[in-house]
Amino acid sequence: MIKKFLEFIQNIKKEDRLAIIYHTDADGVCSSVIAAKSLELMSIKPVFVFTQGAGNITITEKTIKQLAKKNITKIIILDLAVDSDPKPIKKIEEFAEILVVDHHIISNDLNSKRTTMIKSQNISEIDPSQYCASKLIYDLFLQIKDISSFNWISAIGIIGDFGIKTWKSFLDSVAQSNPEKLKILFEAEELVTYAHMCDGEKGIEKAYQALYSAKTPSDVVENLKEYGAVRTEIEQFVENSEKIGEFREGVGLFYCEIAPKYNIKSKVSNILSTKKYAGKTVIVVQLDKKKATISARNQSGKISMDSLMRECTQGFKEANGGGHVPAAGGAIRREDVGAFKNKIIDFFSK
Ligand SMILES: [Mn+2]
Repeated sequence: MIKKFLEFIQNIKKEDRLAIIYHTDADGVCSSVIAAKSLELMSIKPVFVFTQGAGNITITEKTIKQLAKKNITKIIILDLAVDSDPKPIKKIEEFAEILVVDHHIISNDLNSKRTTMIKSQNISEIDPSQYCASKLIYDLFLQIKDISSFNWISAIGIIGDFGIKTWKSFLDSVAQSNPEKLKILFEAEELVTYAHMCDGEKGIEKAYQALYSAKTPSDVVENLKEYGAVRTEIEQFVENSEKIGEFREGVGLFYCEIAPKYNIKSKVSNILSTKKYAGKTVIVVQLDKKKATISARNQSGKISMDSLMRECTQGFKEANGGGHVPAAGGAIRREDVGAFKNKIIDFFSK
């Protein structure tokens, strides 16, 4: 597998037009920065680096058109489970060669004459959800060049993909066991994630530039400091949760409605459900212009947030809800918020 990676990289010629596609999150953007900077050391410069936007984990029709229009001949795809839909990959193979580096569950083997697919489960026993793309691509490029000066970018991706337990000693070495340096890595990850939360694709592209031009994690914090306002808003809601919401002790339910400036409901519910209301159910309803979007959390695993959200959004117009056992989400019309709240209370009184 590693040999196939080396082959792909060594076969990139001067006349090739290279594109990099990455997942719209911290791990995705960090892995693409590591790839682009490593290639730069080999005098290879991609002509097109982009993300398809959140929610697109396979290659879209629009992407195929863009790649063809730009006469792309080689493509590196990072942190995307593109193997869950092989059809677009086959279409791209007609005009380009593809390298996929990813750590999501394998659903199809894309390896062919034109495509190389490397998943962390192919090269390691480590839990693939932990062996994130930014660590994987870092380890792969290390086989070719000494890119150890990019280790901190890999560390930010690891933090973003919740891999800190598995890579504790790696993070310690990056931060030279200095808690202050470690703190800056976490701060950089936070701002990358907030950039995405506030400005979507544009934000993550800004984060790409910030990471690419940075020499140290502090530079990233400096480059993205405008997103610090998001953190302030999150902290305000978390600190004042008792005032803005209500906690029903008997059933262990915290419920609140917020109208924030930024899209922060998931982050607020994550913090509340792991700290202040650990083991309890947390429902954060975010009042947007026309809709209300909802984030439901219960980290104990005892009450399914998927069932709760499915049941409580049922019967409303233009509504949807569902997700996983510990975390789910949904959306309803603003005028239905009152009725939705009653349904939630009924759910717990059964
Ligand atoms: Mn990832």
